[in-house]
Amino acid sequence: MSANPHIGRQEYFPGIPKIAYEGAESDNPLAFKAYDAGRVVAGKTMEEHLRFAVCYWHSFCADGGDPFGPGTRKLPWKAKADPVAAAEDKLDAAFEFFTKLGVPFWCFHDRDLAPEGASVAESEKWLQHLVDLAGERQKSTGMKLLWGTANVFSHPRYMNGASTNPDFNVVTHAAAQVKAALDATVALGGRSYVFWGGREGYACLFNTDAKRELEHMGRFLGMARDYGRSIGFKGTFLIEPKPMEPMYHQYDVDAQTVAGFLREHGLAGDFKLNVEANHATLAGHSFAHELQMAADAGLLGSIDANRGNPQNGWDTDQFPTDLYDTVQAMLVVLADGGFKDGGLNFDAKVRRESTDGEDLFLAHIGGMDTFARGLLIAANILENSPLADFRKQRYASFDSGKGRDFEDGKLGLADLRDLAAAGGEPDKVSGKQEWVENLINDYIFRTK
Ligand code: XUL
Ligand code: CO
Repeated sequence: MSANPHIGRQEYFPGIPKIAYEGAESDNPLAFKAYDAGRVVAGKTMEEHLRFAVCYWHSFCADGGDPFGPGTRKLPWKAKADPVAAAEDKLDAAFEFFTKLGVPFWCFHDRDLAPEGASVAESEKWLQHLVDLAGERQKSTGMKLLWGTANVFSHPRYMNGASTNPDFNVVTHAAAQVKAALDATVALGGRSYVFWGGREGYACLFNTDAKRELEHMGRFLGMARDYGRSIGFKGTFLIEPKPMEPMYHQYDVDAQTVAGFLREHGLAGDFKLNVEANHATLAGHSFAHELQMAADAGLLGSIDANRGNPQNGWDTDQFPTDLYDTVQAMLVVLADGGFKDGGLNFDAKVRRESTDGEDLFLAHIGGMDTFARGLLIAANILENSPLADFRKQRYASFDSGKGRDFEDGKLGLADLRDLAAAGGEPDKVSGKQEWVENLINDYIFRTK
C-alpha cells in the first residue's frame, strides 16, 4: 500500500507511517501515548471531545524565518516557481500530513491556500481553483474544515488596518477577501469562520479616530455576517481576541472586551470567541481565565491551542506541552458542555531549529497527547472529586432566604444595610485554596 494513498503524486513525508495509539508505556516518538481517538470519556470519544485541527499557515506556509534571519525549514512542496503549481503541491503535502497524523479537521487563511493574484478577480479565481482541489481531497480522505479565514493583515495595503483602515478603498479590499473566504468556507463545509484583527488597532492614538474605527469594524462584521447567512453559512462566526502584536494596541484585547463589543453591535447571536492560549498571556491573563470569561458570557466557540514562553512576553506560538494548562482548559470546556462548531486548532509552529519534516509530527503528537491527558484528568475531576460541590457550597448563602432575595432583585441597598446591622460581624470562612490546588495535583497523578 502506498504510504500516501490519497494523493498519488509525490510523497512529502516519506518514512512516516500513519500515527497509531500505542499507550503510555511506548517509547516510540511517532506514536500517541494518551490520544486514543475512539476511547470513550464522559460519554463521548476523545476524537469527538477534542476535535483537533491542524493549521495550514504555520505547518505548510511558514518557513521558520524570524526578524533576524531567514527560514530554516525544508519545505519541498514550495520548490516550484509557478505560485499556483506550488500551492497545489502544498495542498498535497497538507493532506498527506493530516491523514498520516489522524486529525479530523484543518483550518486555513485564503492566502495560505492560494497566492494573491494581480487583481481581485485573479485572486478569486486562484482561490476557487484550490478550493475545488481541497474539496476533492476532503472527499477522498474524510477530512473536515474546522474554520476558514481571510488574511487581511500581511499585504502592505493593510498596514493601517483592514476593516478599521482610515482609507475606505482599503476597507473594500478587505471586504473582497472576506467575501471570497466566506465563499470558500461554505464550499468546504466549514463549521466556523474566524476574524482575527491583526491590524485592527492603532500604532499612535494622536492620528487615530478610534471611535470611528470601532464603528466601522462593527458595521463590517455585520455585513460579513449577513453575507455569510445569505450564502447558507449555518456555522459560528468567531472573533479571536489578541491585545497586541503586530499593532501597539489591537481592539479585540481580550474575551471580556470582545464580549462587550459584540453586544454593543448586536453581533452576539451569531458570533462567539476563538480563544488562543498565547493571546491570553499577552493580555496579562491565563489561558483558563480567557476560556472562563468566554464560557460565562455564553461565547466560548473554539480554541487556538498553543503556549507562550515564560521567559519573554511574545507570541511564540509553541506547541502546548503544559499539562496543568490543558487540565484547566478542559475543565472549562467540559463544564461548558463541550465544543459544538468549534474545536482545538493547533495555531502553533515548530521552533526555527526544528528543521525536519518529522518535527511537525512530533510537535502535533505532543500537543494532542497533552490535551488528551488534560481531558482525562478534567473528566475525572468533574465526575469524581468534591471540587464542584465545594465551589457550589461557597455560595450557599445565596440559595435561600435573604441571599436568594438579593439575587432575585427583591432587596435594595438600604435593606442590605439593615441586615448587616442586625446580623453582626460575619464569620471568616476559609477559601481553602491550598486544599483545592492539592486536589487538582492528586487527580493529575491519579488519572490513567
Ligand atoms: C495570529 C493568529 C492567527 C489567527 C488566524 O496571532 O493567531 O493565526 O489564528 O488569523
Ligand atoms: Co490564532
